[in-house]
This record gives sequence, C-alpha cells and structure tokens, in this order.
Amino acid sequence: MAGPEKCVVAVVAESPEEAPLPDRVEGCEFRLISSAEQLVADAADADVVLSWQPRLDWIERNWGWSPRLRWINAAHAGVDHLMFPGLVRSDVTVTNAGGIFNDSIAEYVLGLALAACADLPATLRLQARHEWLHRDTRRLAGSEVLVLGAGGIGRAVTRLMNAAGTRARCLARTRREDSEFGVIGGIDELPALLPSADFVVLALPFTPQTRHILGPAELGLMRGDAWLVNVGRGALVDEPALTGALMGGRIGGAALDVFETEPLPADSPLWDLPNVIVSPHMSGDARGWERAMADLFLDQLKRYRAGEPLVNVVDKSLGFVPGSRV
Ligand code: OXD
Repeated sequence: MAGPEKCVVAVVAESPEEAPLPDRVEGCEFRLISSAEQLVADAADADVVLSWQPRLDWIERNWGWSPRLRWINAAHAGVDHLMFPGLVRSDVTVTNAGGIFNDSIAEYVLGLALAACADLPATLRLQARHEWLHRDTRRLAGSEVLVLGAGGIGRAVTRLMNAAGTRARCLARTRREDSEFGVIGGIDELPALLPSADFVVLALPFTPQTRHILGPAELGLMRGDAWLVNVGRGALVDEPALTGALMGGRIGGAALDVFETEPLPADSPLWDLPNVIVSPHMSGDARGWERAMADLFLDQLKRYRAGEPLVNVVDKSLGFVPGSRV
C-alpha cells in the first residue's frame, strides 16, 4: 500500500492530549476529529483514520465521507465496533493494536484469579464492616484453566498462568499443533473440558460466531466453585444466564471487565453480587499504553508511507487478525 504524496490523518479522539502524537510528521497532517460533524467537515480528504475512540457511530453514519480513505487503524485489540457492512465490503484496510495489551491483560487476569483464590472480595467487604472472619483460601497453583482465544492476548494469559503453576490450556476455533503450547484445543472441546475447569478465561474476538459462546448450556457445565474471567467482550457470554448462574450459586464467581452494555448500567444486578468483581474495561490499560499505541501507529504510518506491508491487518471477513501471535 503506497502512501500518497501528502497524507492526511484524521485522529478520532476526544482531545489532543488523549493521543500523544508528535506535532508533525514529515509529509503528514494530523487533524483532530472530535465529533461526527467534524469528520465530514474537516476530514473529507483523509487518507488514514486513527480511531483512538471507538466511534463506530460517526464512521458508519458518514461512511464514504472521504473518497481518499485507504486505511483505518483502531487503537483497540477488538475491532468488532468497526465491522459494519460498508467497511467490510470496501477495500479500506483495517489494522488493530495487536501486541500493545497482551502482557498487561495477562497480569490483570492473573491478579483476578489470585484475588478469587484469596477470597479478596469478601475480605474487602468484611474489612469495610470491621469484621474479623477467618476463612480458608484456595491455591492457584495446580488449578485447571481454560483460556478461550489463542491470539496474542490468549497466548500471553496462558503463558503467565502456566508460569504461576496452573495447568492452563488455550482453545481456538479449531484444534491445531502449536510450537509453544504443543496443542491448541478446539472450541468444540468445551463441553468435555468445562466440567473440570477451575477458571475459564474469555480472551476471544467478538464475532457472530463467538457471540454467547458461553450460554446457559456451557455455564451449566461449569463447576460450582469455578470462576469466569472475561477480558474479551461482554456478549461472549449470555449475560442474563450468567447473572442467573451467579445468583443461584451455580458457579463460584466472575471477574468481569467487559459487559454487553458499557458502562454497565447502574441497575445491573452484577454490581451487587458478592461473588462478582466488576471493572470498567481497563484490563489492558496499564500506565504507558497510550505512548506504546502512538509509537505503534507512527511505525505503521512509516510503513504506509513507504509502501511497505502493514502489520496487524484485520481479515474483515473474520473480524480479527488471523494467526496473530502478538
Ligand atoms: C479492546 C481494547 O479491544 O480495549 O477491548 O483495546
């Protein structure tokens, strides 16, 4: 993909401070776009969009606003918010933020699993009430962990969980040999594997095929003391079925960083369940992520301008970067 002589980059962000880009890059002009109207008015000649904020509504609603558009770079791991028919059918390239969040998310998942083992949510509640109540805890080492998703994030989670002494295995669309893990299981093995898992971690891209991959039947196969950790997308799990399983004590608990509706509505019962940890879609956002994201984009921009292949290219027919290890 050869970049044009002069390259206009529409940076879809709330403020200039949000995306730490340099003031100028030779041959490129950055334009901050912070409203749908501005996209049309100020970026009608944009060659590239850096979608720092996932404003699908602006981009889809105004699709075709720039006849020069060649490439959209999402500052996110998941690009489900961009997979609307007009863009999927077009020859505009989409890239994601592959690699930026892997290790932060892996550490976050490890932290959540350890918090569940230490019964930390109950300890914090008891502490707030000045109550001294001894309980036994649970070891993480030796636990069986199923990680759904074998992209960069799923792989980093599996690696770190194994380093912490768990027996973690990664599952993907289809079973295959893997040079690092020996074998990556297929999602169709879930019914056989769920009944013995201590932890189930969702790190899949959200696509029509992965929607509600954990539904009532799968949740019903989980152990009464198993925990679900979701760092993928809320709709990977049937949220009402999950809420029912948690309320009925049919699974041990859930650490949820993503939800079908975000922000999680104030009246969601998930907020108040004692066996649920709710966090606001922050599992990958360890300090410094913005700098790493900007550096990745600038590197991609250099490739684009030099006519070199971009990395992290999304297969729009799948909705994710296939075969990604980063
Ligand atoms: C995501 C992200 O895709 O925050 O969830 O990057």
